Amino acid sequence: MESKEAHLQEQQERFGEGDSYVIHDVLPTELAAEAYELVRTTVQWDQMLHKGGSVPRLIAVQGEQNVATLVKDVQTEQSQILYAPLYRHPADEQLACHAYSAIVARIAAVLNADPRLTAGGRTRLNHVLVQHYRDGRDLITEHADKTLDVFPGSVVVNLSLGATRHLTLRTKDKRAVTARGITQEQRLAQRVELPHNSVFVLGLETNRCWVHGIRPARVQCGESDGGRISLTFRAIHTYETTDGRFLFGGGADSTAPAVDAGSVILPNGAKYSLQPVIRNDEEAADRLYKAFSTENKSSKLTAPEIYRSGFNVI
Ligand SMILES: O=C(O)CCC(=O)C(=O)O
Repeated sequence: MESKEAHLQEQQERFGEGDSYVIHDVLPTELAAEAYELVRTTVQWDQMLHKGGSVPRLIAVQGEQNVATLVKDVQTEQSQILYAPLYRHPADEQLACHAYSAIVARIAAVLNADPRLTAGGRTRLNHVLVQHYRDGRDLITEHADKTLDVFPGSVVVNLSLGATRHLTLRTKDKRAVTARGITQEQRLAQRVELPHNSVFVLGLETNRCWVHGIRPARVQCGESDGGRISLTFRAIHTYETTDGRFLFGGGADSTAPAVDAGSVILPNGAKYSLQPVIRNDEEAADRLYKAFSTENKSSKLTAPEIYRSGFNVI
C-alpha cells in the first residue's frame, strides 16, 4: 500500500487512546495468499491451560533465538549460550518458545521493515504468540496485555489471517458520557474489524486504559464461522536461556541477590547478569499473578509501578 494511503487510513481509524489503529493489506499479495494455510499446517500447536482448563483456541509461541557470549560461568564449560525472548502472561505453565518457523520469519521480516511497527526502527518484533481460532466459537476473554517483559515505547502488532473477526475494546474505568443532555458514568466500548491481512497496532497507552478481547462470532448476524489465525508480535526485552536455567533483561528482578551465575554479552554488546529462573515457588508465582491482575484492572498504574523491580519466576 502507498504510504500516503496508509497514513490516511491510520488517521481514519484510531482507537482507544488514539495510539492504536488498523493497517490494511500489510503483507505483499503472494505472501498474504499463502500465509494462513502455511501457518496453520506448519506451526506446532499447543493447548494452553489456564486455571486448570484449556483456553478456547490453539496456541504456539515462537521467538528469535540468538547466541550470547558467556563472560564467566562457574557452572558450565561453555563459552556461548543460546537465548530467546521471554513473554510472561497468566497461564498454568508458560509454553516453550520455539525458534521462528520459516513462514513466521518471512512475516516478521515484513513487519520489522515497517517503521510504524518498530518505533521508527528503535525496537524489534522478536516474539510472537500465534493463536488459531478454529471456528467462530473460539475466543479470547477481555484482558490487558502484560507488559512486564515488553520493551517500553514499543507497540504490540497483531496480524490477522483468515476469517474476519472483531476485537472488542473496553475502558477499564467508567467515563462520563453525555447523551441527550444526560451525563452517565459508563465503560466505553469500541469494535474493531480485523479482516485478513490487517494489522491492529495496540499502543501501550491504550493497553493501560482499555482491555481487549475477541468474542465468539455473531454467525446469526452474518459473521463468518471460519478459521482465523492471529499472530501477536511483540518487542520483548526479557530473555531466557534455552536450557531453561537463567533469565535476564528488562523484566528480570533487578534487586535479586547477586549469584555467581555469570553474565552474558549479547550480539549488540549489551551485558547482563544471569539470574537463576525460579520455578515451583508458589509465593513468587502468586505475587506475579497478582501483578498481572492489577494490569488487567488499573488504568492509573504504569508498568514500573505494577511490576516494580521485576520477577525471576516463570
Ligand atoms: O487474536 C487476536 O487478535 C487477539 C490476541 C490478543 O489479544 C493477545 O494476544 O493478547
